[in-house]
Amino acid sequence: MSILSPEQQAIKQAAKEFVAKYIIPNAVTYDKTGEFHPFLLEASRESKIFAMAVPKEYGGLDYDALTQALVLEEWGYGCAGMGTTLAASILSMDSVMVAGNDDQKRRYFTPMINAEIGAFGLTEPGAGSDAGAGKTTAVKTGDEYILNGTKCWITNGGFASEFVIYALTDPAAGMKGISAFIVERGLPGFTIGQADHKLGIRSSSTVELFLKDVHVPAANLLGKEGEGMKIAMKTLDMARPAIAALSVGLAQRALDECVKMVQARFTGKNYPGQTLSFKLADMQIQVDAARLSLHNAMRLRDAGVPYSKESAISKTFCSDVAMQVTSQAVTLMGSAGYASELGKFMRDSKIMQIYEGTNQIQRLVISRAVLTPAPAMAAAQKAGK
Ligand code: COS
Repeated sequence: MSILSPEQQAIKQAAKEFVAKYIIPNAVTYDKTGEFHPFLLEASRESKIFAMAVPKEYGGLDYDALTQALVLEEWGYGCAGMGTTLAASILSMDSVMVAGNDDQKRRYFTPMINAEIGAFGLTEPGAGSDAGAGKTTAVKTGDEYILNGTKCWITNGGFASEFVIYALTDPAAGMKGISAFIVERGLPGFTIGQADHKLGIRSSSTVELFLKDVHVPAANLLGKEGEGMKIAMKTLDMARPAIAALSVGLAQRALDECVKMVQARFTGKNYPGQTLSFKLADMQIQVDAARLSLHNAMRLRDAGVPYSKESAISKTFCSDVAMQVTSQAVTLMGSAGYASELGKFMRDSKIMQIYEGTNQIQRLVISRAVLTPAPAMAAAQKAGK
């Protein structure tokens, strides 16, 4: 188990209490209806938890990466769908953190402190794993850019007040022609599609976005033209461990609920034998190892050293563990498990292996790091490559 400071323990405990009060009692209902959860944003406003990734100079809580992961684990423990809302908002903020200037940070982060949410618009119908293949364009005219294109699978899109949208300012340059923009909800020509119906994380909002001649002030360009792909990659390095954290929470919850069911079913002479109890032990081994891989990535990030590989490892390992542990929990409880909340945990786990870069893409990132000598990789990352 990772050693936490007293402050981290207090923040974790507060998150646990918040989740027990607001998330756990509502998770099953919202999973059934597939509705989004504005009530939770309302409840979060007071705790300012959506501000945990915002630096103090912009009025935020400025938690370090490890502490943010502790909170996200608790949200994942309560409901991975609701946790996804928080994680996706931080994902969009990360792009502004990576490349925003002072004014952009102030404008983007201020609503987040009041529990408004953001969305990250990179994926397109023809550009998912191949993130550099997007077709959305941004043409500069005077002091504006005019954006045209379609984004898909955009988490929080239905309810976000602000978006980070990636678009080609120089289509001929391919991925070196991608740029990143802050786009506010409600601009003429910016429309939101129907909510997608999903296997899991059903209370989170996932939509298509349509941009038709959307005029965006040039002041909303993040960094410089052509820096979009690098901004996106750095953003995803920062954000992928959030999925690892949700996964750890999800896996721990499935294990805890499974243990309760085992204890209720097997009493006295029927107490589970080693066949079953050793499986529970294996599940706890997996969850603990996953948590440590997450904390390792977060400690590296907090230390300011390169952590792309460890970010990808934590995302892959933790989400694979969530899938295995939740599925095992259902298997152990049989029909009772299949008909219980364990089934929700299993459904919620699948997306953890898919979004914010599939685990196949993570393996690409990890294998490149493994095959590249460490000093060369560190130098490349230090140079912003
Ligand atoms: N930090 C900074 N820059 C990075 C980087 C990182 N972690 N990873 C890559 N880059 C840079 C590269 O250095 C390269 O720039 P130069 O050509 O100037 O050197 C540029 O970004 C493109 O990277 P690369 O050449 O590796 O591109 P590829 O197309 O080969 O691979 C992958 C890019 C597959 C890794 C990328 O498309 C990806 O992450 N895909 C998944 C997208 C995703 O996660 N989507 C989820 C959206 S949110 S639900």
